[in-house]
Amino acid sequence: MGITIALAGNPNSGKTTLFNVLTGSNQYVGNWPGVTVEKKEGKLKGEKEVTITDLPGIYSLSPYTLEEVVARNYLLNEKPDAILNIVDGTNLERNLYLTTQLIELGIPVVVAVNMMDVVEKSGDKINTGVLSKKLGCPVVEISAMKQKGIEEITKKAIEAAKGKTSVRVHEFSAVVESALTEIEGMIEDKGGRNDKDQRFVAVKLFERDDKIKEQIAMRIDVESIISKCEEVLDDDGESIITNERYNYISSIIEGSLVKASKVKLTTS
Ligand code: BGO
Repeated sequence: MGITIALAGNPNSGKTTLFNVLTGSNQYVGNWPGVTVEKKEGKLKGEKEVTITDLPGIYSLSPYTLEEVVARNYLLNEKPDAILNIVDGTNLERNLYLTTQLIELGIPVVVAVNMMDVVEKSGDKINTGVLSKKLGCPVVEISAMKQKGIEEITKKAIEAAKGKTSVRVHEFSAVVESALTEIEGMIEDKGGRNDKDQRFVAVKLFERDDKIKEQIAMRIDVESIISKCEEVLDDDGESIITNERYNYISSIIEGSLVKASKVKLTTS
């Protein structure tokens, strides 16, 4: 059986450039089912059994834009073997917001930090070792435009697709974690999900994401769990998750990105 790898990233992260480098002229263009959003697929150059699916450019896996819905329906329903997440290295903090959500899907993720030619010119330093450790998945520096790091990211993505890579999911605060555990328990009681996306589903239920409720087709009422948590943290469910996600990303950035301005300050 062939391998499927989904290419996911923010708009302008260099996704199209990377897709073209990876697939060359082995591309076919269609539409995502039921919508007029363009769907591009292609065979990895020199690896006919590997299909790359280019997902629409998105900032999040919320259900607020057509692109987000298309991308997450594909990831939840089709289950590619791996996700190749391209992030813009010049805009790491914003791009990692999507990364943290992709990791929750339970599909192996590898991160390609793109635009490294620009990052290097600016003098900023990204410590990919620390980034990888903190994110809990492989991270490779690339420049899609200059075709650098392509071999390594391809190798890592195929390894991940073959199940040779472990991905660790980050933890929210204790209060939220206990609510998520309770929600996952309720999903289990209804027969559970056959897929590893149970945590993603629990987080979305906590955010009161109605589209996910339709998707899982289970009658579960998590309202009392969410409101208990909202009372403790004095915020609404969706904001609680967003804020904790941003705090987590800040802690990742703190250890893995050194801005050129900081370097100058400490050496002068
Ligand atoms: C233009 N390095 C650099 N420096 N630029 C890159 C890299 C890289 O590694 N990768 C991509 N780009 P898309 P999405 C452009 O088109 O692939 C550039 O939305 C221009 N165009 O060339 O389209 C890439 O699919 C005129 O830039 O991203 C593109 O994710 C002037 O990043 C842009 C300057 O890449 C977005 C840039 C007519």
